[in-house]
Amino acid sequence: MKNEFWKALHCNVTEWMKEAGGILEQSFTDQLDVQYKTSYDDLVTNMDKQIEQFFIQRIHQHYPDHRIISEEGFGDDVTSSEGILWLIDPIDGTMNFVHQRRHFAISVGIYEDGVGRAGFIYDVIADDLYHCIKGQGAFLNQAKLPMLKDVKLNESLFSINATWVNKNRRIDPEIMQPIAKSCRGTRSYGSAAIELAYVASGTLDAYFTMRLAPWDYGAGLILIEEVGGKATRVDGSPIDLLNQNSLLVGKKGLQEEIVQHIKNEVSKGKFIQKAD
Ligand code: 2AM
Ligand code: CA
Ligand code: CA
Ligand code: CA
Repeated sequence: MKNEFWKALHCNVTEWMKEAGGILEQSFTDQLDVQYKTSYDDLVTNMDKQIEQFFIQRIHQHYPDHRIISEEGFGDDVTSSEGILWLIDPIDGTMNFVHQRRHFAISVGIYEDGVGRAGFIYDVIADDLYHCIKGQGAFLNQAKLPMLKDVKLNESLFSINATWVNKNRRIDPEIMQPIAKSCRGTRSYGSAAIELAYVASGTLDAYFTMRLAPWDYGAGLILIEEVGGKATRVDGSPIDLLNQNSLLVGKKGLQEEIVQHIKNEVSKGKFIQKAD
């Protein structure tokens, strides 16, 4: 697709993100319908569904031949990354949305034949829109984000959920403990999209997780690539756009150093779950 196409699409999506954000803010005055999905800590609300349908309706109207993968299941049954594919998370950080009424985001990533073309992450309450068209730089609202500069581990702010340094079934907690100890500090925000946007903007230096779905990382990967960051699975292998993956993103040298550490630990016999 031509540059003009992506510019017009960028304009449309920016408008939709802002409108959807407004709907989410408005919804705080209404009674929220909260349901469990797979367990007590896996929540979905009426607003997750409403916002997903909001986007799907507009995409169908403007781009009837595009396909959509989205968390709450109103999208398409997609088995290949051919053509134009939208990866949509209507609310990333639903638990934050329910408990904190902040620190949640709308995430929209658009790929063409498997290549990231445009990414949008909207931190609604901060009113921070992280956005890019591939090859034209990434932005936080109007401000162009600088290319990422490398940083040493002991001067880095590293984002990891406490799950992964405690007993869990996906990774030996001893693998990441030394990283968590030797970086300058750790953070955990409860929204993967915001954490990915923070890596793109340099607010965080790296982010680690053992399981994310395409709608969680779709937009973030495009933004991070645009500012020269690196993203792989935690063992250094490439991310498969259509499936769940572990994810390690960050400033290039730092990301590579942590991948090497993980590989070393695995070669010494510590366990890590293979790709989902
Ligand atoms: P969600 O709010 O869209 O569900 C919380 O640590 C982060 O992990 C959020 O980005 C959240 O997205 C995501 N998440 C929550 N439950 C998950 C699950 N079962 N699998 C993968 N990601 C999940
Ligand atoms: Ca969810
Ligand atoms: Ca999510
Ligand atoms: Ca979600």
